[in-house]
Amino acid sequence: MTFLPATLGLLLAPLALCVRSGPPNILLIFADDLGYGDLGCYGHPTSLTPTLDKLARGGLRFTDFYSSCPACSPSRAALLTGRYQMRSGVYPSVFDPGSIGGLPLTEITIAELLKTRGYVTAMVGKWHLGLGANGTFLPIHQGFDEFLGVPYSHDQGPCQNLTCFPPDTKCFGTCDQDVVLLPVFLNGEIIEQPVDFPGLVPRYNAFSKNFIANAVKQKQPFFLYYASHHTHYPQFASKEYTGKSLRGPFGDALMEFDGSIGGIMATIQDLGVANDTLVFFTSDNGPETMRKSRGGNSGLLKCGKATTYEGGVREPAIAYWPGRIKPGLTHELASTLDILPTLCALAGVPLPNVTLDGYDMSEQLFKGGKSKRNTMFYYPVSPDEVLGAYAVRYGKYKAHFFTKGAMNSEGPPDQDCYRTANLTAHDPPLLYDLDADPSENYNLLVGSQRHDYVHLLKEIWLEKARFEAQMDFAESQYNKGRDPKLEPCCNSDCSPKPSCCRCL
Ligand code: CSN
Ligand code: MG
Repeated sequence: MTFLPATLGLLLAPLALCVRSGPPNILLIFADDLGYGDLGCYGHPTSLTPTLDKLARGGLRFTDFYSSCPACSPSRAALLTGRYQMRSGVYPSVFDPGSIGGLPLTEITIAELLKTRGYVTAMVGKWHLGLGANGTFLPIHQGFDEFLGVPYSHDQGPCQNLTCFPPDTKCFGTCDQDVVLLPVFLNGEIIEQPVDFPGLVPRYNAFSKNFIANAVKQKQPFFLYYASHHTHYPQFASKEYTGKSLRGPFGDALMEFDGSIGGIMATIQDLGVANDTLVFFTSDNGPETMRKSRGGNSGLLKCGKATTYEGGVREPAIAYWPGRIKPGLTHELASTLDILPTLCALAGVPLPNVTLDGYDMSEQLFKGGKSKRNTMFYYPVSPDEVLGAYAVRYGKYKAHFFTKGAMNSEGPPDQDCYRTANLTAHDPPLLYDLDADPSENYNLLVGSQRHDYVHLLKEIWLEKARFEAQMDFAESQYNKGRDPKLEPCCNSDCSPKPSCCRCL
């Protein structure tokens, strides 16, 4: 009869495993205006990013990872919904402090999906998906239990002489005038206006650690979405990091961001949940090279923010999960659009009953397999239903049907990046082999070799037509306009606005 307990044990072993391994914790980190060439692990010679470099060494580093848009609000909408920004109406441009619209509440976010599986959820940092009347569009109404952060870009308010250390010194950079000072929100309330820039990231660190510790104590899986204001203009840092990098204010900001992630990783480690936590890092769009040497760097990619060249949308990306993700490098195609389906698969959440634009990356992450994604459609900041995608990635190839420069990308000598490079249609498209020519320098459709690509071009046309036929544009949320009365103010009845919106 000795075999009985053994059999029982064998039968129960998988059960025990199942009970122990619930859905993983998820730490999703989103940088702001960080370029392909800005991290140490992506080849920047002087950036100091020890934490991200370590995550890259111990995790999977992507070479071909794309954001859905070369600007902020649209790319954030796509990240959180797994849908192109046109479907949710988060276009053109980015939300203002007084914007009437926002990410529609009918959209289903990652946070809402994970909540159905018992996750506790929090967002820290830059939201930029609208406020609306009475904070209708804030994260707490989009699936996040808690929110600490600034609800839009930190140059969208009079930030001059607030961004450097020590306080009240004269510092570099000008920001938007005639709007309210930048607020810090805790859930639905303003707790500080103006934001104390040098104190902001330390505040985020404390909040993040507290949130994670509480979740672990309550034995609930957590989802923390950390959307940093770093490394967007104007760059700032706390006392601890000011003047510490080799790269000036941008380097200090990046270093503080890296240190902040390091602190959160240490918390995860100390609480013993590192093996149960997936960390995913990427950025919303490419660098704002108009800031020249004070801004980010797209490395060997062409142009940057607000363009559909590679520098606008191809981003550093790292997936880290000790014991589950084998350290390495992947050249497979992937996108911010793929994060929602992947997290749903991991958490055992059925996909929402809406049109999604992403693919589950599980094979790629956990089995070293192929990506289900073979295409990427590049839409500009101001997409147009008639023009459609400006460019299409198809395997290793990229075809540009329209190109356009942008103010945000002025800086490098390449004149294609500048505003003066007006919208130009290309028929036939400009065709590049991005494996051989990641900088988009050498159009394949020149000379006699152009005849070799007839079949490929036909396939790309077909993919483009098929994709655009099912791409429905929702009503633009941005075009609902703005109302200064909607700008967040800590003294609701004060006057004169906006200058009276100041609380200590
Ligand atoms: S963004 O940067 O929010 O990171 O895309 O801070 O497009 O008008 C973009 N814009 C302010 C910004 C304005 C920003 C715009
Ligand atoms: Mg941005």
